[in-house]
Amino acid sequence: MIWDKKHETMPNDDLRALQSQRLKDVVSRVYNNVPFYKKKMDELGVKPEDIKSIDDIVKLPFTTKEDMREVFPYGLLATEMENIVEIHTSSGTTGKPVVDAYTQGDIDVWSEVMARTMSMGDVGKNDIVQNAYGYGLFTGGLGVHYGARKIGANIIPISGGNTKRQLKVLQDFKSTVMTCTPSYCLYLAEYARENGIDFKDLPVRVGFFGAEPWSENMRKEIEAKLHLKAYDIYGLTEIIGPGVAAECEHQNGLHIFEDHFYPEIINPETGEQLKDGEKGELVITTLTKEGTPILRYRIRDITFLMPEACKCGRSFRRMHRLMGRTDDMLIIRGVNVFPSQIEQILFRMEGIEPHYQLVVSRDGQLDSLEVQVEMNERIFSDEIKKLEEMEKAIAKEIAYELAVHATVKLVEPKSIARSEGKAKRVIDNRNI
Ligand code: DLL
Repeated sequence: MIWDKKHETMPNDDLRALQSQRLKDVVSRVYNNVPFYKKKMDELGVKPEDIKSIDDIVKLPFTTKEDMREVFPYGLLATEMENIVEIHTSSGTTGKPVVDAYTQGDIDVWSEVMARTMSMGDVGKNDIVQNAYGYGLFTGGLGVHYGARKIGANIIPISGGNTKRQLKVLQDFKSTVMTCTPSYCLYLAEYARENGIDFKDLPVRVGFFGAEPWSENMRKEIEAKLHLKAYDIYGLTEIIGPGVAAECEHQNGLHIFEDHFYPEIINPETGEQLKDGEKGELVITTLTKEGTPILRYRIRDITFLMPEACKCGRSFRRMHRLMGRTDDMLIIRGVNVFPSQIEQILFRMEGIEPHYQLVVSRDGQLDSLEVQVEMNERIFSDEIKKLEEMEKAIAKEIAYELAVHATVKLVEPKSIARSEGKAKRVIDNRNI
């Protein structure tokens, strides 16, 4: 079902006109209200009057994650604080996460785009949505929540984890829609099988999965094991959370809600804009956001745009399911982790050498992270008990700062392979 026919099936020319108008509005808003953008535009010699149509977007500066961290926490606000009603941040509990501050208008847009997302799977007032994305600063929980409320479905805000209870709730409340990360969904299936529960006997018929990379093979497995239709949904904190793009019933690329989020693909080396169909880095400009609008955000996700009309009748372009990243960000059980964040923690610990490796595996259905780090000669001779305490202390720091569980293993000095070029810090054994 198409939630918002007027916008989602808009003829291309009308859409371009709307995008052009909205781009002009947002550019003048940030130029006049956000010193960070005024400075960036002045440095490039661009004035709001230079933006006459959506094609002029290439004149505008890019925004990066580093920029966002520099202006933490409120440097991108384009409105008065009294208009902000909610904030979310990217994962990571301390350090400098990226911040998204929403006005009521932004929450309304978020509810709309999430209603569009869930309507792709025909979710309606009679559906019971079991929302196992985490509630809290992470955008997954509340994003789905707002969308389901907008549709008028019955939402069960169970949040993530507690697998036994998830299954009990699926059985007791007869949930028809499941929302969680794809890896958790497979874990749920495995747990159900081990406990003699067959998804064939449950009414759940559709699921919306995202927040981490997954593949066509994983989709097939999920659909077969849970007896539901699995939709890929995409988004990120900096732009709005989930609700940036979603698959329709044809499951062939994700329609980008481009009346609100304007996509470009660029060459990550040169920053040059690429044509539809060419693979590169996804860049998005928020066209309607009021709290923290963003110009040309370099997301670091790799994909390409599919301009061909889709059989569903929506005119929004699709992006291919994500094909990787241009940086080394790992997503472990839905939490975004940069190896450099772990490195910073290791380097402040006593008795540690600057040689480490992160080994990511998928045991069964869930990700696990092992941090192997060399100890120096001095502590190498310590008793095992002391070393174990130290491993625990490092794991605790990692859990505290990055909100991710890691097993830490102190290894002998000089035991981690040295590299002649770039050090190989990450061994990702997950076969997604
Ligand atoms: O993961 C928002 C979200 C919540 C999306 C629930 C979908 C469902 P962040 O924590 O800021 O936001 O992480 C954003 O996660 O740049 C991608 O690298 C990755 N990602 C998100 N959706 C997908 C997907 C949320 N469908 C980062 N496929 C993004 C692959 C995804 N990767």
